[in-house]
Amino acid sequence: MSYSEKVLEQLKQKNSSEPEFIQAATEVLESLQPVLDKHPEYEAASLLERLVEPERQIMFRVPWVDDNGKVQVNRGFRVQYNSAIGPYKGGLRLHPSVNLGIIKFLGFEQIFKNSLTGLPIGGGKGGSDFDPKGKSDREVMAFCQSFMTELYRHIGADTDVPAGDIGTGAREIGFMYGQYKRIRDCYEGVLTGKGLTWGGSLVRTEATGYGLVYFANEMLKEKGTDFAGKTVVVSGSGNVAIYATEKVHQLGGKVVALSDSNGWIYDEEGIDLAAVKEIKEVKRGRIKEYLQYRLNAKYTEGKGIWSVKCDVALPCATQNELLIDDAKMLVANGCKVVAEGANMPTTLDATKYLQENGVYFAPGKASNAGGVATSALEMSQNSQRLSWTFEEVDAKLHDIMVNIYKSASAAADEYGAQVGGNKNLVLGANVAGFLKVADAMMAQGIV
Ligand code: NDP
Ligand code: 2IT
Repeated sequence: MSYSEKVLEQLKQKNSSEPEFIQAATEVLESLQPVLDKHPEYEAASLLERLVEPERQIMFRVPWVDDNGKVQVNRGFRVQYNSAIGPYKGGLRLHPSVNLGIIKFLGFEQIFKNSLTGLPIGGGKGGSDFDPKGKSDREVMAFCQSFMTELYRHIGADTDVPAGDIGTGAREIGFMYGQYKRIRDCYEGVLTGKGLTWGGSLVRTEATGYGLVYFANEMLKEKGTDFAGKTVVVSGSGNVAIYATEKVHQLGGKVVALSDSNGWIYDEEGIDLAAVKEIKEVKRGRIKEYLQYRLNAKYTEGKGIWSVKCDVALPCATQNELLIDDAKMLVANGCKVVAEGANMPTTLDATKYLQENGVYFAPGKASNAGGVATSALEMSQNSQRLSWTFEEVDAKLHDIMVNIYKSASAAADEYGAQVGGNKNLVLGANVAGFLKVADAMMAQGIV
C-alpha cells in the first residue's frame, strides 16, 4: 500500500461518520502520490497524518430567543485546520445541513485553495446549523450576536479571520462584526466581507463569481476560444451564481438557467440579472418568482438543471449537486468546460466521467479561490488602513486567477497528468496547493 493509501485508510476508519470529509480527502490524497514518491522526507515526518488532522476544532452552544419569545439552541463550529502559511482563513456557513464533517471537508479544501492564491492565509472554516431562511432581521441578529459571543475568543486579525459562505452575507457579517467590536473594544479586520463604509473591500461581493469566470476564461483560451457566444448554465442563485452570471454576460456569453433549492428557471433569451438580484438580494425570495418578470421563462420544480444544453457549466450552489447522471447529460449535450464555483459540487464519479469524456474540468479549490483571495486583499487594506479602487482590486483578482490557472496547469504538466485530452487540473491544483503548505510545515518542525 502506498503512503497516501495508508493515510486514507486510517482517515476513513477514524472519521467514518463524515462522508463529505472522506470524499474531499480521497480526492486530494489520491492526487498526491507522485509528489510523495519524489519527496520521501514527507512520509518520514508523518506530514500527511498531520495535514489531515485539524490543528483545533471548536464546537459550542448558540442559544438565542426567537420572535415568539422561545429560546432556540443551535450548534456552532470553527475548525482551525492549518496555519502553516498564515492565519486561519475561511467562511462561516449557516445552513441546517451543517455538521462537523461538512465543516471539516470545507476547512480541508480551504488549506489548498488558500495556498493556491499565493497569499499568506492558512485554512479554516466554521458555521452553524442555524437556518437564516424565513427568520426576521431581529432573529438573525440575535443568533449572530450569540454566535460571536463565543467565537470572539478564538479569532483575531492575526489569528483567524472568518468570512461569508452559504447563508452568511453582508447582513450576518455586519451583526457579527458589531458584536465582536463591542466585546473586544477593538476595531480590527477580524472578518472579511464587511460593508464598504466600515472596512470592507470593493469587489469582495463580486469576487468569487468574477474570479470563477476569469478562471474558466483561461480554460477556454487553452482550447482556443472564449466566452463570446457561449451558452452557459449556472446552478444556484446566491452570491457566487449571481456574480458569475454578471461576468459571463460582460464577456459576451449567455447564461440561460439558474436554480435554488426548490427548482430551476430556463430563459432562452438569457437571464435578466437585474430581476434575479431583486428577487434574491432585495426580497430574499424564491427563484420561481422570476416568472413574474419574464413571461417566456420556464420554471421546473426540483432538480434537473444539468439537462439544459450548454457549452459551459458552472455549478455554484452546494456540495454533491452534480451527480453521475448529470455528468452524462452534460457530455451527451456537448458541454466542453465545467468549472466549480461551489465547494465540491461534483461527486468523485461524476468528475471522473466528465474528465474521461473530454470535458475540461476545474476543481473549486482552484476556480472559486477568487473570493478568499479578495478577502486576503481586504485584510491587506485593513492593515494599511487604506482602501483601493474597484479597478485596482479587480485587476489584482484577475491576475491571481490567471496565476492559479498557471500553477495548476504547470503542476499537471510537470507530473504528466492528462485526461480525456485535457490537463488534469484536479491533480494540478492539489499538487500545487499542497507543495507550498508542505514546505512550510517541514520548515516549522513537528507542530
Ligand atoms: P448563498 O447562500 O449566497 O447561495 C447559495 C445558493 O445555493 C442558493 O441559491 C441556495 O438555494 C443554493 N443551495 C444551497 N444549499 C443548497 C442545497 N442543499 N440544495 C440545493 N441548493 C442549495 O451562498 P454562496 O453563493 O456564497 O455559496 C455557494 C457555494 O459557493 C457554496 O458551495 C460555497 O461554499 C461556495 N463558495 C462561496 C464563496 C463566497 O465567497 N461566498 C467563496 C468560494 C466558494 P436556497 O436559497 O434555496 O437555499
Ligand atoms: O469557500 C470559500 O472560499 C469562502 N466561503 C470564502 C472564504 C473567505 O474567507 O473569504
